[in-house]
Amino acid sequence: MRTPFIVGNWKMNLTLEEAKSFLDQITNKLPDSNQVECAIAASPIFLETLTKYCENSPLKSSAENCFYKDKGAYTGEVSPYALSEMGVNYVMLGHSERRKYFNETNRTVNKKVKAVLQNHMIPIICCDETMTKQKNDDHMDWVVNPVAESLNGVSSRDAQNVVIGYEPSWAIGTGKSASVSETQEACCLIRKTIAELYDEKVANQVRILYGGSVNDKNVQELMQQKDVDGVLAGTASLKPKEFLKIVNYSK
Ligand code: G2H
Repeated sequence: MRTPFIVGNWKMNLTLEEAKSFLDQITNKLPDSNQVECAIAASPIFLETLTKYCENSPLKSSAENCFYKDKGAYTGEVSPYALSEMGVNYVMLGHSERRKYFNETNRTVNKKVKAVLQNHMIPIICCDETMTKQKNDDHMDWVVNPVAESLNGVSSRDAQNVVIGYEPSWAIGTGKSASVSETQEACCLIRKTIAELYDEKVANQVRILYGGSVNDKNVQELMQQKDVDGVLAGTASLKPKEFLKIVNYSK
């Protein structure tokens, strides 16, 4: 059994005071993490605060990105070693906005995946999909390539712990989520890809999340899909009440 996993992705939206207010409103209302695991992905400037809140709560912390080197002359980058030392649990990698605005590729994501695993954190690997590709019906390429290339050289022992996010870019922040059947089809294809790369056991362990305009109205139907183990919520993770509803509807 895979524990449902809900990840709020704040992106670059909140002030420190707003972040603290959000955490004050949710941390003592979350269900037990055996029922549904819940994490917030935040900018590095908030992670020290976030990890402190997590100490007394089932909430987990996630970075939104990191570099693939632990230390060195890389001005402005975020060290996975430092994130781990701070107590961060997850690192989101290859989000569509990282690919679009910062030229992130499957190759760099792969290096980051390895660095995150080496530092005893869990990567949340996001796979993008564009409307054009969807129309051209080359689902296989956009799913198989990002998953295979991001996991290149990762052992099956490590691979079973990673989290994969299916995030069609046309559904991100648009208010138009993918349909439940599209979501199930894509998540199933991602699981089949992992089974081919590794084996059924690993594929059955890996948690696959859907992201793209998730809200408290569409989450239940999405969560009922066989291969959907959780969601990545962006806009809806900025409102504590809506985020709590999403978490509770996913139990
Ligand atoms: C996709 C998602 C969060 P939103 O980026 O990962 O954002 O819910 O605003 O579409």
